[in-house]
Amino acid sequence: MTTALPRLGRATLDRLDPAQRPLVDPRSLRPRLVHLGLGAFHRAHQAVYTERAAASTGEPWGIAAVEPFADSAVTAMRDQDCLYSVTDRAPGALTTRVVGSIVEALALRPDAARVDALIADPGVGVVTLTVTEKGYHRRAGTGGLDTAALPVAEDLRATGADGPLGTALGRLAAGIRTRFHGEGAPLTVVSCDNMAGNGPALARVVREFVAASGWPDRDALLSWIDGSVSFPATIVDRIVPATTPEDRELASHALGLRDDMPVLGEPYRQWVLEDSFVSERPHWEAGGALFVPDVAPYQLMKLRLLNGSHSAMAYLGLAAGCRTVADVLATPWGEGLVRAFGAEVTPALPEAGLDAAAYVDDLVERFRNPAMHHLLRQIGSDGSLKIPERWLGALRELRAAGRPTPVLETALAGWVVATRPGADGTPLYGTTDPIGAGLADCWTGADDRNPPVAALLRRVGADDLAETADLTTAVADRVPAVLAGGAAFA
Ligand code: CS2
Repeated sequence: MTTALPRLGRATLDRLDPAQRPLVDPRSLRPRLVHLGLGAFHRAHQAVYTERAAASTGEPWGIAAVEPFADSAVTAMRDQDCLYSVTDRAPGALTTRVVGSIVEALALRPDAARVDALIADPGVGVVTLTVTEKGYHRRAGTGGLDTAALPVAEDLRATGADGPLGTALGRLAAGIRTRFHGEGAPLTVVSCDNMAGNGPALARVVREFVAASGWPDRDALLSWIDGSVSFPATIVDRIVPATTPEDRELASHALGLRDDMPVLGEPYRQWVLEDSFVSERPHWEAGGALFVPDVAPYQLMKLRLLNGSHSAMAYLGLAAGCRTVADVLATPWGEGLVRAFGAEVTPALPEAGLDAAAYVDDLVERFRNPAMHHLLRQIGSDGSLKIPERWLGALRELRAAGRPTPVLETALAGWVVATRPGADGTPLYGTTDPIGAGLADCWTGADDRNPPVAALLRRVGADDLAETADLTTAVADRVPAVLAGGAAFA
């Protein structure tokens, strides 16, 4: 049992094989970057790039990572001096090493004063975010801040009374305000979530939060943000399934030290950032990051092909009895689904000299990786927020160009099925969704032969598509085949 092993921490680092030690001495770093969202993805992606940047330049870029929800993750990180391991899962070859770039772990509410002080600190140049699509609190269909959403409404009320803030978004806006009242040093805020135009999307909700706040200085703050805070768009990529108890055993065993916070991901990673920083930043290029004037072509290719086919596999795979992405690729139809999805969606990508066919070839190999256990239920969760980003933009553009969209229609039928409550009232395949109850309500008075396609599309803000009868009929017609599980999309 690995629980009997000594704990990973600064004091035990010298027990590790040299190849497993951090690239930097964490004691030489200081918090110069604040990250909101201490999940597995951040630790396997931006933290790895930041460590490489510090190691290659000698600049002391450490990360203060803030967890909005799970205080237990903060405690676990602190218990091991913020050290944790990353395991690269190449087929047949796992390599595990410790990453040293996180220097402070903070909980959003209890550590609010510290988070605020860090965002305001002129020595901090960058705030990055991985808070998932949910963390932006955008109103379905418009992209504006949903000021009526309970956590947002509570935070907006708190701004009038100097009360505690509970959302990452509110905390970010408050930190920016404190910075404005301090030295007013410019700041770059980098959304690393899977949304098209994620930079402008974040800029918009931050501005709308400030505008709707009770802060008396909100107008001055808004004009300072316009001149001194930039929100570059980015695309991040690395497949990092949620860590399981078996993963903890595996990583601890590989290290010979107990690691309760390991992450395990595919070897592949990509980060493309819009080159619009207004403050100092780590030399992420050292880890392979690419700075470009316009990320849109990269963003749409990744969102529509990778995430788009991920979601299609999730719903169709669950209906066919698969558990993981690799399970889907092991069926007779899995590779065909990814390739057909790619071929259908490629005409909806901008002409920018990127090779979509080669990208799809790579995807097939990445998805096939048997060392990865990426649960379809995880990918299929939060569909109401993911599908508009991943499928609906492409669907609209393809339909407007008069192109057939059978694969997207089948994928939508898969999602429709996954929203249906099972006998116990919970979604059929165990996926979760912030508006799950509302999606389930759409099924009242409906059934498999008469599925509520239009009502579901309306719930995710796609009123235009809901009113397109040939689309909703085509999707409804595919539902029975999806429920029959797999053969229909072979
Ligand atoms: C996945 C993503 O869970 C999901 O919805 O599609 O997390 C995906 O693995 C990453 O975006 C890959 O970079």
